[in-house]
Amino acid sequence: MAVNDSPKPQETLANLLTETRHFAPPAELAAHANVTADAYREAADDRLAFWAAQAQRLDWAAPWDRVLDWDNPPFAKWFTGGRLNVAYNCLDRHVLAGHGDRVAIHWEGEPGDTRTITYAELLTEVKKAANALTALGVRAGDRVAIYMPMIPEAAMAMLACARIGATHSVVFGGFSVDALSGRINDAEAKLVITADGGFRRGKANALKPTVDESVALCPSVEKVVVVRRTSEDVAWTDKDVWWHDVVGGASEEHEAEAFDSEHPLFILYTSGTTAKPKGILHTSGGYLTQVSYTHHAVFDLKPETDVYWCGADIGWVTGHSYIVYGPMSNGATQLMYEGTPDTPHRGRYWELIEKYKVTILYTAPTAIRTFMKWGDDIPARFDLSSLRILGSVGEPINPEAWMWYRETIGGGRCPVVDTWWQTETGGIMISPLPGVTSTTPGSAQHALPGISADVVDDEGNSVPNGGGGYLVLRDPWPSMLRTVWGDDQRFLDTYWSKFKGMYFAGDGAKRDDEGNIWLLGRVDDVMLVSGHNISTTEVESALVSHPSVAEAAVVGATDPVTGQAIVAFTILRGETEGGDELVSELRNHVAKTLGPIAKPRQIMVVPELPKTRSGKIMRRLLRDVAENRSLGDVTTLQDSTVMQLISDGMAKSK
Ligand code: 6R9
Repeated sequence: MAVNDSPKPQETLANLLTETRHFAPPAELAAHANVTADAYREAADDRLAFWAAQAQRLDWAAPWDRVLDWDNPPFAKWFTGGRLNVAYNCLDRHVLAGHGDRVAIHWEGEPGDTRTITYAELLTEVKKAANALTALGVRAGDRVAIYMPMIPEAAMAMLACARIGATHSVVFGGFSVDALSGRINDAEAKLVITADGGFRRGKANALKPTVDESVALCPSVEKVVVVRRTSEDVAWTDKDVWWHDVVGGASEEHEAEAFDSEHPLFILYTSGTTAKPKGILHTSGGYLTQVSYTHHAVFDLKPETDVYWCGADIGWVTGHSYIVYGPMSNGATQLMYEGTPDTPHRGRYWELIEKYKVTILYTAPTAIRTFMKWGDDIPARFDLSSLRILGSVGEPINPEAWMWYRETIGGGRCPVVDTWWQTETGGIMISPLPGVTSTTPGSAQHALPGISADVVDDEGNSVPNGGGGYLVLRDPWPSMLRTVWGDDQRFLDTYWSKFKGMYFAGDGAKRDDEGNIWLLGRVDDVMLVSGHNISTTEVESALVSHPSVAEAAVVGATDPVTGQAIVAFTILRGETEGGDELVSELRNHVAKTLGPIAKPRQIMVVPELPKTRSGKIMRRLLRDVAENRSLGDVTTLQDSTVMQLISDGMAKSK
């Protein structure tokens, strides 16, 4: 039978997930919160007036005529007629307001080298880079590919593009030649900005060789700008120029030109599961409005006193919206870290928080579960008392990991904000507000003010509390994707054809008895076992709730009896030993927690799970292993050796 023939998550999810713990916002935080419950009321009264008020957070060179042009749905235009410069809003205006001496970036390299960059200094660098790009022939509307390690020049390159109206396309540093050249060709990028390499896991990790091979396959590329970071030898072609030559020698004078509110700001490719990556297009005024507002609201940022740290890579949308555009439009002081959390030791994150007195941390469930696996004694060695808000993004966060984050990292005093959104949504859509929401472990809770999220059944009808179905967005929002680059039809087919007049996010969701939203993973991953739809998230959460399990990934493998059967891959906590006894205990634990239908047919203990660079588990590859197929596309995998380890283990266990 066909796998996941027609996923109908609503049939079985209602009886699962029984989390009832609540945590009220700390009184002190609530008393001084940037955003109060009034915002929900204001937005409900008049959604467009609400967004127009948020757009006033920005400096506009010319006012808009219309807040929203939805005359040709689903092609939205926000703040039409308005003109602004995105980089000016992230830099110049803070310097003009007298905040030039405020630190924009505390940067820490993996080997321990550091840089402190104020807003005034960042502005100067971006002006010089803008002049350099212009001198290299880049004009407004041209596309520029950025393939960089986590160094300040990555943010400078993005802002320099924004400043001159060039559309950037950032590709994760470390993606393969296939992935990079495919993205450069799809966007027909004229210029590539890269580095000799970066430091990861204690070593110099070269980037330039991948760029050289890719550029040879990309006729549109005229020049390659190379930042020197590792100082390792690099091959040189006649297209290459050094950043320190072209930017170092450029003028510090640069007037930012205002562009149309709908001017393309960036393209970012989503890896997708099987098909060709989609170039998600974001534009200027609406995008910046929403990322600025949501960063202010969800993280309660106080630019004078907070030290904000988002651990994402710049190549993920989280790096775009919540390292560069959101925080910088708000004048935040932030930490930027080049390397991995286990280099040179597993306490590196906590050491950085202690050193820079980080107040707001934004990271992914995959990182949190890894920290749990490493053991509580590691964070216990550091002073984490500066923290006041903890954010999560990228995957559903299991209640167990949520509680660990709150207690072990947040000392029981910091609200956890679980933020649901996508590359396509541009900014956060569903999240608690830290000064308003009483939080429940594992739930992203409510749509933010001005956002209309819903959970619907197969026919597109809202499900009642207690029901499950598909997550949709009913009304356009300012930072929504405008199309798929060069492919309007694919934009329509992927997001707007499943339900009439609604954006289909591709995620399963449930609404609990209090109306809170629970995200249940991609609908493509829903398993169909003996006619019951079971979400991967729920079985994974049940496994992680067992004290021996740090992380779990679950897939549906074809089964002659049940159609699909649940196969689980688990990573154990700390020093726990695997073995038949533990496996049978885990199978029973799931059956007890969720019901016998959810009992895994097989549980494998593995050392690692296959993940993307943004930390999402690639269940598709695990399905290939569970069904003995050869592996599909692995170009977006963070560590390609992981699959070999898992396949070997699977063969042995048969
Ligand atoms: C920001 C980002 C989008 C997909 C999304 C969903 C999953 C992200 C989540 C979450 C549950 C959360 N996702 N945040 N699921 N709870 N808080 O991750 O963008 O890389 O495009 O991925 O990630 O499945 O549809 P992107």
